[in-house]
Amino acid sequence: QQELRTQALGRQLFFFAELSSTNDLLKDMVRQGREHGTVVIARRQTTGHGRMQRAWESPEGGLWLSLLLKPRLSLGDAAKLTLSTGVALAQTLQDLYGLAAGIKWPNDVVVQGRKIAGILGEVAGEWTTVQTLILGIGVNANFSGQTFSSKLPATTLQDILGYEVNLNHLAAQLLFNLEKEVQSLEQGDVQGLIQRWTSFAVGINQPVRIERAGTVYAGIFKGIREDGELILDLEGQEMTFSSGEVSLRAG
Ligand code: BTX
Repeated sequence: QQELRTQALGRQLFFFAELSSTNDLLKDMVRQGREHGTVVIARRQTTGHGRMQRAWESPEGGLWLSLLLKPRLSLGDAAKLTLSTGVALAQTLQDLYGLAAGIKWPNDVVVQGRKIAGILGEVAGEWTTVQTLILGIGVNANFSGQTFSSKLPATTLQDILGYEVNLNHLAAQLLFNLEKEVQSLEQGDVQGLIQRWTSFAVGINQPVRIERAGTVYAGIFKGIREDGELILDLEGQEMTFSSGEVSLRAG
């Protein structure tokens, strides 16, 4: 906590040796009226979640962190915070370790083509007056990817750097970068966010295949719209796709 350089993010910080999922605990804590910026970190998770009921492997040595946000944003803009988180994560891996981290749409953070971090944004409670958002962030840090129970196209900081990183530095820099992103979105700079996201995006202007409801669309990945939808150029005709409905492959 001494390392924090943020105004709000991480100023309330709860640390556990083991949890089922930091997101689940923080969702429970929302009911106790926790404030904007509250962070929960666990050394390991027994049942970490990915998106769409997928499991997230969370052995000791990773950074497993959840953050409570009550941003001053419209509903539509609050949904962009997962994009902001991807940018903050990729920026942090670049700042601290000089890594060429990329973002694979919608929000996998990859290094050398392998997933090194994941983001799970969840809505907690009411989206009416105060919107409360839980951002779950997992970074594969100080363990070897060989310890994954399944063979994943994943990697870890240890595998890439060959040394153990300081998890406190990592968390502090991540929260610092993310706070800047949240503030810039609150100031209405959606364009800046899209630009920064695009600068990290993997595969821009390259051929991709997208599968939606059994149909495969092959085209050029042009970028994302302000609402986060992917833009695909099919021989001059643009189509957009939302992250929930499709899977994306290099093509
Ligand atoms: P996702 O749905 O994009 O990724 C889940 C998929 O990624 C899994 O189905 C599996 O194939 C693969 N996978 C599982 N574990 C790992 C891992 N450690 N590294 C790389 N690939 C993996 C991404 O979901 C969102 C992950 C968020 C995790 C954080 S950790 C703190 C917080 N608490 C919690 O329960 N979830 C979040």
